[in-house]
Amino acid sequence: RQVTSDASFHSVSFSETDHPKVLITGGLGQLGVGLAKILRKRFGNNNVILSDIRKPPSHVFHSGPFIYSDILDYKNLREIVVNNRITWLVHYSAVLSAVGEANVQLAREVNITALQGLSNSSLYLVVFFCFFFGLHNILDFAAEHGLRLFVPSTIGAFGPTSPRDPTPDLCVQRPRTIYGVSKVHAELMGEYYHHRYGLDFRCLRYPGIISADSQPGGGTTDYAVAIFHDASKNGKFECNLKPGTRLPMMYIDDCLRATLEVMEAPTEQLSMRTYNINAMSFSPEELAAEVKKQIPDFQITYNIDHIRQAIADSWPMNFDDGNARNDWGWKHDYDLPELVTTMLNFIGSDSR
Ligand code: AKB
Repeated sequence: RQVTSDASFHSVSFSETDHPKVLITGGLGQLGVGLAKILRKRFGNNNVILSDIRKPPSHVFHSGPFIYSDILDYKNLREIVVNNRITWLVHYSAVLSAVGEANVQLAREVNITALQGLSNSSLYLVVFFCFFFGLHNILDFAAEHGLRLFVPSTIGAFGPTSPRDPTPDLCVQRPRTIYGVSKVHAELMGEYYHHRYGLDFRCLRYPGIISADSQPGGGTTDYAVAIFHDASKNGKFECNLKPGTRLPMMYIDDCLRATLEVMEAPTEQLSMRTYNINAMSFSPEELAAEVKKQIPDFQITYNIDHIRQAIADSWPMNFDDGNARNDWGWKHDYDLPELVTTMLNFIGSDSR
């Protein structure tokens, strides 16, 4: 599919006073179910559709609308958006940093452009006619249908040549992971579509997100979730990053609220389209010391994963989110002690 001129997009705008109709793609990852829950509370159960290519667990299936959507299939996406009069699209499908390094081709296909490397020419035709694109599909689609589009980015969109302490919104971005490269691509494409075609693109660079009832899938910051489960169950944890590796982090409730807030922010408050957001920064040894306050026998040991360590060493240590705070009033609720108490209570009560 080729975008040739501004005229190829006719905006189907919706009144700002209407409830949005939201589609969340990649909805069964770490964040989708939680986001659906807070959006449903705000806009009504039937106005938020969760989607994925995987079969949902029954509690997800019964908690609100769920449908199959394959972002690589333009026709499937069109049917969903048209049939449900979707006005907001939240695009959560992504392959994270560590898994991306282990499978670069998969990360490239899912995170950027899903043209598959098929050698058979008839299959090329099928691919061409079905418009298999990933992110590009979503951008074209959102522009064509006048959707408000949210695509998350990450601290991973920065690299070793970015200022790391703190990292501002605008600076050198030369990430060294395919995940980071794909996220810079998404940021730039979204902003380009915003300026060129008027796409209402909104993007937050998330820090490592910590959640108790949903698991991250193959990232570098995953240790900061696993530590709570192991501490609670076994009183010990083997960490795959060095003790002093400091990274920006956030509790999931803050992350989901930030997403809702930036999506609801009036356009005139947005001086940019891609914002850093942050809550806290800590290292494994600082996190372990906080866990020890509540589980005095807790022991942490270190067995370094060199791929994850190299990634973490190239990422921001502190994230400057001053523009989000000034422009649309971003403010985190959870600091490190609050995070640790909340996670241990949640996991403890779950296992009782
Ligand atoms: C990862 O570690 O890959 C993600 C991220 C920080 O984007 N959690």
